[in-house]
Amino acid sequence: MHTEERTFIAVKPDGVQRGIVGDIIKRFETKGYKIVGLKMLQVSNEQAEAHYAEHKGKPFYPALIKYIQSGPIVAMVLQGYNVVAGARHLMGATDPDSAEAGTIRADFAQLKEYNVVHGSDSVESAEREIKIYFNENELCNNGKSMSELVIEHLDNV
Ligand code: IDP
Ligand code: MG
Repeated sequence: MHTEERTFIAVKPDGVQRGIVGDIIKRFETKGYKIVGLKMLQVSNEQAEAHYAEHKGKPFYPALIKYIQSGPIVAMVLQGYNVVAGARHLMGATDPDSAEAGTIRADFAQLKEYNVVHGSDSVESAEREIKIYFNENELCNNGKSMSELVIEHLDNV
């Protein structure tokens, strides 16, 4: 009845260094999204350049490549109904000063340069970004989440 999709989310190095990984993951889990992939890693130069290819040539690009490699990230793949747009909604605007209160970036960050979280901006970007960071065998999707089960149940009441 509803279509599920996947998105790529990362707690950026500032979020990891500040010890707010759990707080950030919690926002997505509470919403009901299912974590189907999760790992901490040091981003390579190749991964950073592939991830941010659309920003190459912009003034902030060199700093962005340095930032995403400045320490480990926590990368994850989330699955859920309309998760690409929904996760972006929970994250808030790129600049924490413009982000709505209650969003991750408004609540946990001060500067757009260091905005603690990444999320794919479209289903196509998500598919591309997931491949940069995860092998297919690292994604676990056996069993339904409680949220999926409840939604399926309610659809059939
Ligand atoms: P998004 O992360 O909200 O999708 P994008 O425009 O795709 O925002 O930019 C990617 C990342 O580049 C941002 O999350 C932020 O870390 C950084 N960034 C974007 N615009 C600026 C800027 O004007 N100055 C510095 N860093 C920026
Ligand atoms: Mg973006």
